[in-house]
Amino acid sequence: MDKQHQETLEAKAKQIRIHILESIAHLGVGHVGGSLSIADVLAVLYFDVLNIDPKDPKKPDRDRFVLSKGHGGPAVYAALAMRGFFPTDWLKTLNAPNTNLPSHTDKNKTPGVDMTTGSLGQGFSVSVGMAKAAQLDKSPFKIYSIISDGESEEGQIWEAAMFAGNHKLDTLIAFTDYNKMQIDGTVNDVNDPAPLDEKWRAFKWHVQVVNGHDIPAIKEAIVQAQNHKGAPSMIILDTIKGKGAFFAEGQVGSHNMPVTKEQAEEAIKGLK
Ligand SMILES: Cc1ncc(C[n+]2csc(CCOP(=O)(O)OP(=O)(O)O)c2C)c(N)n1
Ligand SMILES: [Mg+2]
Repeated sequence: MDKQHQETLEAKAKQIRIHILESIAHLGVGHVGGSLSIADVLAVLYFDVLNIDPKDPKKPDRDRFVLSKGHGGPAVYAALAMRGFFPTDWLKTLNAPNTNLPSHTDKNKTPGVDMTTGSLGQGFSVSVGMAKAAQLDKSPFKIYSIISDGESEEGQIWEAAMFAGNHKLDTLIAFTDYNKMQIDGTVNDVNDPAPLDEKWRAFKWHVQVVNGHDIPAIKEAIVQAQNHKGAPSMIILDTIKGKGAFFAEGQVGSHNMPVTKEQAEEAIKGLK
């Protein structure tokens, strides 16, 4: 990736973080930690990888994107607004009554959202179903799906993983936001899913582990995944919960936390 493109994508990730902080501060509370940890992968997906069209959000051959960890909605809304799927003003309505942007992603409410998620494990199963349908139909698009480390404790993840590996669903490219934390503890305290890479390999997946805040590394891993035939791909993103915001970074308590406008402003000033 050339320097200029890298800087463009890094600026997009920063803008996604700004929108996350502003929209959550406007509401006063929200899923800060797990939204900030996926800002970089979303910048790569939405501004480099996904074949999607804001003028035709349901075009049949679009790439599919499923945020299986549906509580990261604020991060996806930021990316969708920046791509022109809806006015940026909507971000101020995050989780307000009658909003089109509920805290968890909802395909019936938000243009550009392909699946309703929030019940952990389900979005990933649907991603696998989409990939099976695409295989049967010989569809040209790919299916991208983000799960979390807390979500990796769900039994449903592993049934879907086994099916995808056995059926060689190589148009499915999944990510794990491995920020090592869930709602009220670290993942290794609650129910340690490690070693994640070995588990996914055992389920017949092509597995890569990358720094989830290194934009060129994320892009390179996606290209490798796109070119790998005969197995679905898992890209394990080594991330930091709350990445970028001084009051949330590395904090277990950042899963769903109160945020004041002053905190958000100060954090935005500190973003790189
Ligand atoms: C099936 C199901 N069980 C429980 C929950 C409640 N829940 C919401 S988020 C979460 C885990 C949070 O861990 P993780 O997704 O790693 O959080 P993040 O690091 O993204 O903030 C749980 C158990 C849920 N949404 N769905
Ligand atoms: Mg987590």
